[in-house]
Amino acid sequence: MTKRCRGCGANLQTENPGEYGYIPPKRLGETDDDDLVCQRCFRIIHYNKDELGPVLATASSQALEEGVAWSDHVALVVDLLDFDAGLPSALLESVSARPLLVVANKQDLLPKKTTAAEVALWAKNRLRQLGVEAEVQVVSALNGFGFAGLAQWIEARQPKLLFAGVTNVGKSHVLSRLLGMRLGRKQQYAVKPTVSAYPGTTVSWSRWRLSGGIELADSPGFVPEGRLSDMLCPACARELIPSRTLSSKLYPIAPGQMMHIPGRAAVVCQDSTPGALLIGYCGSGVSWEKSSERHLAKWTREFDGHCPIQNWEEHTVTVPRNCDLIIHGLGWISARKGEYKLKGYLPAGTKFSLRPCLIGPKQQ
Ligand SMILES: Nc1nc2c(ncn2[C@@H]2O[C@H](COP(=O)(O)OP(=O)(O)OP(=O)(O)O)[C@@H](O)[C@H]2O)c(=O)[nH]1
Ligand SMILES: [Mg+2]
Ligand SMILES: [Zn+2]
Ligand SMILES: [Zn+2]
Repeated sequence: MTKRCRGCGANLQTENPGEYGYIPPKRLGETDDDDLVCQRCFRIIHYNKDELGPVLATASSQALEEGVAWSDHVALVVDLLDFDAGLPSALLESVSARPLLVVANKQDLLPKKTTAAEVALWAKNRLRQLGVEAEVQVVSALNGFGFAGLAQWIEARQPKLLFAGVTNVGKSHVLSRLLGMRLGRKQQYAVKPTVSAYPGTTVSWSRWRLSGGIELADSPGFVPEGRLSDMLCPACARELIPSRTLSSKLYPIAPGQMMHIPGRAAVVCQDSTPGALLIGYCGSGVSWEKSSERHLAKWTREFDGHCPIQNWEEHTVTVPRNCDLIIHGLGWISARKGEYKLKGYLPAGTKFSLRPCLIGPKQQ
């Protein structure tokens, strides 16, 4: 049987260091099968460097299909900070054959005053709006929040559970923390799934046996369309992805004024309820800024930073009071105390949508 890397699931090989799964021949003989990791995983873990880049969409779709066929339940991991981008219809279709648990991850990034019960309810409603009926567990793989509940859910079902989801939502991190809890297994696994800030880390699906009939499997991320962070180089993408804190900026934006993240997105106010406000949310590597419509070109087409965007698209959108305009792979803008009619400028192909606000007042 082919041996697999415990970190990323790639089939191990000793011929080509430029391909996934390469392992120096002498390592293959001297390590227990459960502890084998490929050279790429080794370098991601120890030097935070991914020399081979993300898994291809075709390979990840195929591995997902195989994983779903093996499983009897699916845990769909979604990043709470990029929720809608985590639910592409093709992915939902692939996992729909199995009972679904939605694991809403990265709870640690939300403001403390936003309670988990509130978030779980919000997530359930949002899923229903998107046509998904599922149980929801709100968790943080970073600090362990919600894992007692998640472990209980697993122990009650003794499932063959596949962790699925789009790239970089924290599937491997969630699984790694669960493996640390052991769930009845006597000995901990020494090597855990590889976690990294780069999307496309996990290459194939791989299984982990725990006690009773429980088996957990990691899978490569589904590559979604329309996520702004995927259009940039890894360094620029990392600036957009919230990792330690979520940045929020509140501005009273009036007609003729705009809010923007330099070189990435801008919204110009066309009309608004007097006294209304906009709050922009994003990762802390970038920030929403206020400016005048006069400077639109400077902050979009003429931006001279790294990874300038060549093709921009213009959209008109009305954001009702207490709703969020979400820009996939970037963040969102929330309208407070009134409604906003906005002109949005986004890199061509970036998806956006409206939803009831995640943080703050829950009724319109
Ligand atoms: N703040 C925070 N970051 C997290 C959490 N879970 C995962 N991350 C970070 O998110 C990034 C992606 O985590 P992974 O576990 O590698 O994500 P994945 O879904 O397995 O990604 P692929 O294998 O690329 O599809 C890493 O930088 C993690 O440290 C969390 O609960 N909170
Ligand atoms: Mg992974
Ligand atoms: Zn590996
Ligand atoms: Zn760049």
